[in-house]
Amino acid sequence: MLVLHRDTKAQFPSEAPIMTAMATDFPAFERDGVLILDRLLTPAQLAAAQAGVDWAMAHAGGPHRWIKQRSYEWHERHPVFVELIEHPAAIAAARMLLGEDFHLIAAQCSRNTRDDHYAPGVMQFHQDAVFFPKPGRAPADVPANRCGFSAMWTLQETPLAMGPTEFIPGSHIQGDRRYGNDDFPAGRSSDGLLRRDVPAGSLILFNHRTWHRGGPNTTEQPRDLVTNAYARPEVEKVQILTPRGDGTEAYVPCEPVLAKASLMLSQLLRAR
Ligand SMILES: O=C(O)CCC(=O)C(=O)O
Repeated sequence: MLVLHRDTKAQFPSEAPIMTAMATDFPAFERDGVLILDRLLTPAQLAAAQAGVDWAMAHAGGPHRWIKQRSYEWHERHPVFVELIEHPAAIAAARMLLGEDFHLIAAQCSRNTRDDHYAPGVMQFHQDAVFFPKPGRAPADVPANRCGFSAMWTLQETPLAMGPTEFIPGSHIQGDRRYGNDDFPAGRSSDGLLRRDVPAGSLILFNHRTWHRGGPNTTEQPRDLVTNAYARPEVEKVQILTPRGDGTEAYVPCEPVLAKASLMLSQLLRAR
């Protein structure tokens, strides 16, 4: 049963302190294009999320082995995925970066193992251009770096040996400047690179314009992430599309979730 949803904005007892904390941290997120909030999940949320990702890797369908999309569709069995989508820290960041009108454009979990990085391409520095507004759709009066961001949850202690995501702080405000792996040699910490251990249950917020890369996981343990992406209305839904029989994909609102959803979740999930 979906029990978390209520029709008010205040869904979590901890929302007010998190809003206050985010107001303090937000200038750093604006400046750097990345913000790591350590150990935000409760032990119960963390355990539920770990169990949810284990389940998804074994049972959820889809074209990818180690990436499973539309996590909110598993709400009956694993309501934690909806809880993370609506987490007050992610929502607070969305309000401050994007304004009041934003929606969910991706909701996935991924597993990165030593032998199989789930998406090898992302080990090269990149921006998440797939989440940029399509040509001609960018809002004229909004800076390009205020259109979308991802909220990525780490589900295990993630030492450098597990290849936590590395970021170039400030690179989201440098226009067309491009970065490659030659700018920061792999496996080393350098000035200008955010590369650090990330504790279990942490939230990594990063602007879709911030250059970043995944590191290699050199350990025996999988590196699991839950990643939800939020964007202004000009950005279309991307990685939560359902394949149709004719080879195309479409966004299909998840009616069982929407039937019980809070106002915020309805805003996030309704078709645009
Ligand atoms: O940490 C990783 O493996 C890469 C994450 C990434 O590049 C992304 O989510 O866009």
